[in-house]
Amino acid sequence: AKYKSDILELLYHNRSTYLSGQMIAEQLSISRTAVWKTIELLKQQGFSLSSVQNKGYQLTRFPEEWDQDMMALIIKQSSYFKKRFVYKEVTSTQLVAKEKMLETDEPFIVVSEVQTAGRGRFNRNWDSQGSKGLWMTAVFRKEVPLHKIMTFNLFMSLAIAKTIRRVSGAEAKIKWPNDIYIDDRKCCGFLTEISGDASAIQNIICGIGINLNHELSDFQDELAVKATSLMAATGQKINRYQFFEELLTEIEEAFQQFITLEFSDIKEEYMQYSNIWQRKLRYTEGKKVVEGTAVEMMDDGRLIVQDDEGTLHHFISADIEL
Ligand code: BTX
Repeated sequence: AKYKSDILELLYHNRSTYLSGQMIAEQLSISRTAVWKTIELLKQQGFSLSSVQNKGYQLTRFPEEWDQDMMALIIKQSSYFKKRFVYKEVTSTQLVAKEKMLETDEPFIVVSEVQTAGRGRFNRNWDSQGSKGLWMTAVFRKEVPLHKIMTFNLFMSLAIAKTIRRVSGAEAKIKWPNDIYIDDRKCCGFLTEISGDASAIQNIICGIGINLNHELSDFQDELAVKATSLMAATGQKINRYQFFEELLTEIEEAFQQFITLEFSDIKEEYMQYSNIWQRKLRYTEGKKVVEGTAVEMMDDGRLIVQDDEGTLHHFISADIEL
């Protein structure tokens, strides 16, 4: 186990090619036997390696469950997130994140294989099956003026939708304000909680749930007709580590954009990713229910919906029935 993470790192970064045992041994100044033993250990832990005589080893498959060392080396590449907490099972990564916030001032990531009490907005349930998705919370530490926070979700949703498109090829669409859809089925939901004081926000606690490798039959009850996964939509199994790595890069970049740019700078692109235009839909925000067509987004992230009488309604965050 001593050399596992070093060898894994070499294999991971060279996974498009083969690495010989000799080369690994030399790189790490360890014996060939140590290399061989570690390769055997990796296999026991669920990694698949193809080995070709005279060429060496290539990492071909990853464990079904999140592997601590793999996650560590992916997060190590991040220039923003400094810590990680990876679990087999928690109630909710949001709850764990809030506990961990008391222990560190640095930005960090919480990931869990399973959530027994995954939550959406308004305390709704979030279905979080093991080995099928990515259930994570990213905690950003930064003083942000209160008026700016409304646009955070907009930057994040664009980042998530882009990652989904790039990794899976599926035509991910943003359903304002909190979901990502493929073919009018939900594949991702996220929620943003904040803490700070009356003058500024100090912490942004962003929980993201993405269905990656579910079969449609994994979704029960109401989800059977409403949910999908990247694999269900494309027929291709998703490498969860690659997805996680790409998502991390995207959300870090989105966070920098959120800090330095205005929503108006990304509005056009955001609107192109959005799936609510030119459709008559029902918008619910608290007691306000409007049936109408979305016509425009304000620079502060609010949505304008026009009803049948031609009256315009502004929404900050609404539930939309597709
Ligand atoms: P939301 O309130 O917009 O969505 C919740 C609704 O979505 C549920 O009422 C249900 O209809 C539907 N739903 C539940 N589970 C799934 C699923 N797996 N796929 C598709 N649809 C589903 C959106 O809330 C925010 C969800 C955030 C989830 C992440 S996971 C990591 C972190 N920890 C945690 O407890 N929550 C966040």
